[in-house]
Amino acid sequence: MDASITPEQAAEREEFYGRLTPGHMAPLWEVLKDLVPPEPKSKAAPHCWHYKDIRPLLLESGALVTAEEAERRVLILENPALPGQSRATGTIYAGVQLILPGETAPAHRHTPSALRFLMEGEAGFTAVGGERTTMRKGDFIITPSWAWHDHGNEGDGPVVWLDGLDIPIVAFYEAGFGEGYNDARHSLVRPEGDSMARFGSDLLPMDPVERYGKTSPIFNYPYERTREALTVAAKGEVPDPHLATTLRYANPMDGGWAMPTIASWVTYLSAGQETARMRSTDGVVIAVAEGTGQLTAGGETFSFWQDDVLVAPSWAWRSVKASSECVLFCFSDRSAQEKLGLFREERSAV
Ligand code: 1HN
Repeated sequence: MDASITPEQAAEREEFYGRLTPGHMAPLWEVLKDLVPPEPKSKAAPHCWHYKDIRPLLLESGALVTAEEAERRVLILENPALPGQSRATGTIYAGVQLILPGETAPAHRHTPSALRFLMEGEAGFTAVGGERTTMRKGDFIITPSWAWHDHGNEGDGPVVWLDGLDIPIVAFYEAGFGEGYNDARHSLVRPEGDSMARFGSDLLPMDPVERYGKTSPIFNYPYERTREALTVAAKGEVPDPHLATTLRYANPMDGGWAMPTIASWVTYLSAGQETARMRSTDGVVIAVAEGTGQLTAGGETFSFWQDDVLVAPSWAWRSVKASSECVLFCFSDRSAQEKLGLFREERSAV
């Protein structure tokens, strides 16, 4: 408010505000600038979690608690500026999950949607809505809202992945539900590969189908296919100065984002390639599928290696420099923001 008021006027106002409080009212003019800032000022900080730091602690947790007991044995990636809030960005939860050989993360379901990005292990599997899929390094897997899901590991080494959930968004709406199943594993009703055959082969069922509502019916986008697409696409274009070679994960039913609340995409950079600065209203989580380089976000620069996880907050300028050939898996709340008419981005002049 106006700083030019006299001490008497200030005292008079304070006295008035004091009489508003018991009736649960407050003066808007004292908080208007915070409620409607000229541009977003994220409470989240840019950050990088190095996999070399995560991995030993995650494996240590494996000796402390079983997947069964924990229900989900996960180290939450907490944004350094948002401690205790289970958020990686302002609106996205992220964590790193471990399943040891023979373990089961028991079946449950919840209204928050989840994605997995596989970091380590070739013999992990998840069952979603009655279909199993084997999870391999770099695979992008979706657990739609309210779908039963359990995970397991049939190999002889650890299986590790990055979880991303829209928990803060669902919590904002106070719309969260969850429940456990009466058995560790939910029954399978379709053979492995069924969803990919029906929805992920440039073919679609003849009759209309409703499988997961607003979420893509493909629930495993295998890295092998993603990598091949990026390799060919990168050869066939002059890379975009801001996006390099970026392809987004799509819902084959409507061409939109694969998940209604979480947008996901992959970026390929050749060795030495550098992107121009851009910013957007979505805070972005970046998992390094391949390569080494540097992310600059909000004025800080982070060197990254394979399997590191980084965060670029909302409206913070960001750019990437690849030291070696890189593939970056990215996700954010962009798909929700677009539906609400809130998404904006700005790209620096090039
Ligand atoms: C969840 O269900 C999983 O299914 C992982 O693997 C992380 C974090 C919060 C709430 C539910 C999973 C989760 C979660």
